[in-house]
Amino acid sequence: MLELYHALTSTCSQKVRIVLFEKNLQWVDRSVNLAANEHLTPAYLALNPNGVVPTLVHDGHAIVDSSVICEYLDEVFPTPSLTPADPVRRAEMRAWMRFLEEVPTAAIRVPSFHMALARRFESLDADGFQTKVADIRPLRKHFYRRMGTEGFKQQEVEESLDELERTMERMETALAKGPWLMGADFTLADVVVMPSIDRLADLGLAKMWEEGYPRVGDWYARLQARPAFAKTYPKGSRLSEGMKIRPLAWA
Ligand SMILES: N[C@@H](CCC(=O)N[C@@H](CS)C(=O)NCC(=O)O)C(=O)O
Repeated sequence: MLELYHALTSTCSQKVRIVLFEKNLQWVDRSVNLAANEHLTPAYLALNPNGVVPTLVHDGHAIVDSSVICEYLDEVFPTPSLTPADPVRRAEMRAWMRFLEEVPTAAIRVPSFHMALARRFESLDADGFQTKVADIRPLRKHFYRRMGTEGFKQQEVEESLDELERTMERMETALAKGPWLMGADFTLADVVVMPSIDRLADLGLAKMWEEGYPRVGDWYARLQARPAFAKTYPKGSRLSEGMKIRPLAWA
């Protein structure tokens, strides 16, 4: 049995959901309410000590970290495969995955929180925010502290957007040999970057590729046409559905 602890709006959960749907796997939906801190309860922390979603439980074994989960699912349920068969190509895909985890996956959190999620904490004063929100998070305490209730400093948001743009630059080059990042086949490399690009659209920042990276726009359109995509993003998966997006004051 496969159980997925996840949240609809969570970019990391979206990666795992698309892999499950691409493979037509049956899974039990264990939705976690992040706003209610359900990911910080002792029961959840026993599954995932990082206090983040997603967590996959397969026949009683907890697997954590979205990219690890994606690779695990691809190994255990290899049809259709989302990994090239050739070891050199597989190494190339893993190099993409590591880059995409280190650069855009980390970067997208900054505009996501700055433009939307930080609003959840607007009513708290600085002390309340630190003790009730930041300090209780095992993995993201300092990220939350840097953000505070007001959002990030302009420089940090701009640096994150720059990292996202550098990602698009690399994607644009790779997609010359598309239609997917690794060429002919849709792979885990496409899966890992998908939520960052979709989140930019959700935040009203699609102009970032519309202005200079047409192949990224075409790739995103192809991705949206995959049957698994619509299943991955049901109603309630976008931040803009549930909260007002705060435009960047300086843009
Ligand atoms: N490296 C982890 C990161 C997971 C992660 O950051 N999840 C976010 C949602 S996308 C989360 O649970 N955040 C909880 C919080 O902000 O307290 C993974 O890829 O699974």
